[in-house]
This record gives sequence, C-alpha cells and structure tokens, in this order.
Amino acid sequence: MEHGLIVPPVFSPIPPAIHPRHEAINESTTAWANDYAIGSRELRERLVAHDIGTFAARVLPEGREEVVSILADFIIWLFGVDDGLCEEGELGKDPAELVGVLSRMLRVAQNPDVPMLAGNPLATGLRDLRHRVSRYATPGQEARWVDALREYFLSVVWEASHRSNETVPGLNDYTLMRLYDGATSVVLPLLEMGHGYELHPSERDSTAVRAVAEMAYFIITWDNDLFSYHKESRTQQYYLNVLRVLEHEQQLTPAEALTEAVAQRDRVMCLFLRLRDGLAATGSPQLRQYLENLGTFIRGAQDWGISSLRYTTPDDPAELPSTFRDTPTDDSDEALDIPAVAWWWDVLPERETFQPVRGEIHRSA
Ligand code: 3E9
Ligand code: MG
Ligand code: MG
Ligand code: MG
Ligand code: MG
Ligand code: MG
Repeated sequence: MEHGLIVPPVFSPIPPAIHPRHEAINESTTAWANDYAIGSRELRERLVAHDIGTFAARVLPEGREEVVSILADFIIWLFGVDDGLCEEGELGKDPAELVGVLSRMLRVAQNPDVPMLAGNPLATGLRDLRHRVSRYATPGQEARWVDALREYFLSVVWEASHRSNETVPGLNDYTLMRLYDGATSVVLPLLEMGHGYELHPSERDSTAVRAVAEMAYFIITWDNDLFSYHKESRTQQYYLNVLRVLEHEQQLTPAEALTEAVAQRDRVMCLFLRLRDGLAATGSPQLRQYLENLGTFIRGAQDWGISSLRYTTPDDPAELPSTFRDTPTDDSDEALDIPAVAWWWDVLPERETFQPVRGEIHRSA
C-alpha cells in the first residue's frame, strides 16, 4: 500500500494545559521505569521516548506534583502491561493463562505485602505504585483504583480472546470492551487525589456523573484509535481499533471508517459538553473540579496523542493533525446506534442531582 490514512484535525473545544513541572516529571518517569525494569529492555527504551510524563502533566495541569508523578509512572506501567504482556507478548494470545497472571497482579495491588510474584518487575513496580497511591488516597479511593484495575484486566482478557481467535468483535461489543481496555477508568481516582478531595459517592456514582465519565473514556479511546491506527495497522500483529471494527462490520474502506468514527466521537463530545456544563451548574465544588479534569484528561490525551513519538513514528511517519477544530463534523443529538451506550442520551443532569443530607440521599428534583 502507498501511504496510510490522513487523520484530520479533531473537534476539541477544550483548552490545552500542562503542569509547569512537566519536564522534571517526565525525567523522573524515565528513571522510575529503569529502576523497576518495566518491560523488556527493548520495550523500555521505546517507552521512555514517548513523553509519558508529559501526558500525565497535561491530564493534571494544576495537580499536586507527587500525584502527577504517580500517574506518569502508572501510565508507563500500564504500557508495560498493555504492550509487553498483551499486545506484543504470547500471553496476549492466551486468555486462560492471562487471567491467572492478572488476578495475581491484582492481589498485589490490593495487598502489596502479599508474598506473591516475587522477582516479577511489573509486580514490584505495582507494589511501589500502590504504596504511593496509599499516601494520597483515602481507603475508598484505593478501593476504586483496585476495582478499576480489575475492570481494565477483565476487558484485556476479552480482547485477548479475540486476539487468540483472530476475530474482530462487532461495534457494540467493541465499545463495551473499549470503555475499559484503554485503561481510562483507572486514571479517575488519581484525578481526585491530584487535587486532594474525595468526590462524594452519591455524586460520583450518580447515573449522570457515571455517564459523563464514560463519555470521556469513549472520546479518549476513539481519539486514540484514530491517532494510533497508523502504528497499529502497520505492525505484523493482530490489532483491534474502531476503524478495523467498522471496516469489518460495515465493509467500509479505511477512509470511510475514519469519517464514521470521527462522527461518532463528535456526537459524544457534543453530549459530553452539554452534560458536563449542566452538572457543573448544580454540582459541588469537588464535582466541578472532577469535571474540569475529565476535560483535561481528554485534551491531554489529544495533545499528547498527536505529538508523541509513540504515534508519529518519524521513521515511517503517520499523517497526524497538528491542530484541532472548534466545530463538530456531526452535531446530531440523536443517540448513537450502539446499545451499550445509547442510554447516555437519556441522561439529563437535572434528574440526577443528588444532595446527601444527614447520611441520607435525597433527589433534589
Ligand atoms: C490504550 O489503548 C492502552 C492503555 C493501557 C495505555 C495507558 C494509557 C492510559 C492509562 C490513559 C488513557 C490513554 C489512552 C487510551 C491513550 P491502546 O490502543 O492499546 O494504546 P496504544 O498507545 O497502543 O494505541
Ligand atoms: Mg491495547
Ligand atoms: Mg496498544
Ligand atoms: Mg491513604
Ligand atoms: Mg491504540
Ligand atoms: Mg482549576
């Protein structure tokens, strides 16, 4: 094939921002990955060139530096799992074996003192992350982080089953898998920790706040699928992203799949903005900070995604955009035809504003 797909600027009405300590954070993440020997030497050499600390610095531009650094180290660790164990390793084709390995890893996240997986560098790195998370998290936030890791692990096992069979899921299954296999939900507890608050569970777990967070997962992973298509489609390995799913399910060319995926993420972005603004108008100060950082997470992933060597691959350059657009290609407020997420369009913030009063939960409207 001649050259790949040209990815156009994507709709992003969220301003860019970066933590002033981004360079130091990025350097310290390189040192952390080397100290803990994350991934094979070859993988690690690639990962430390990807500006992952800069990505974390964009996700929490005003966050506490120690927490931004935990996030950066955690993301490089996640790539050690996602690239090293799943996408490039033999385990990624063996879901039955993978589930045991990840379950043991989860035990280390939950109880870092258990004498398990001794000498496993990813487990040792995870122990360190868990100890540092504990320093800045409440017990509830630690539990959320472990639970989110479990949902990430579950979805990569599902992905591994498609990889082992070389099958491509349909759009609905792919969407459900992708809400978690992009490791977006595991970042959320760190958004709270970065600003030293705990969102009240009656707010965080309300349907509307859960929906707005899921929309952020969708936008971040659809954007990743656009920006990483070049890298992923050129490897000799099995790969899964929304363009491949649409090409397969709807017999589209890559260019047609691109147009369709962009329209999907634009519609979700429009809904995200509406719901975010509605929730911010009635929510607590903590919720407003949380919503702000869902935005910086989305925008940070975009700014990093179009510029990181991970995706630009200068030796075989990807045609990635260098700017963003301020209008959607599709501004329809109709639900997407994806049953797993179509309910997002039924959520209205007014219906979901909860006020905890003396330990009880009251609906305000
Ligand atoms: C992303 O999907 C895989 C995650 C494990 C990467 C770690 C990233 C985060 C925790 C933040 C979310 C950011 C994203 C999704 C960029 P995939 O398609 O395997 O990532 P790749 O970089 O290989 O395209
Ligand atoms: Mg992956
Ligand atoms: Mg990947
Ligand atoms: Mg603590
Ligand atoms: Mg990708
Ligand atoms: Mg602020």
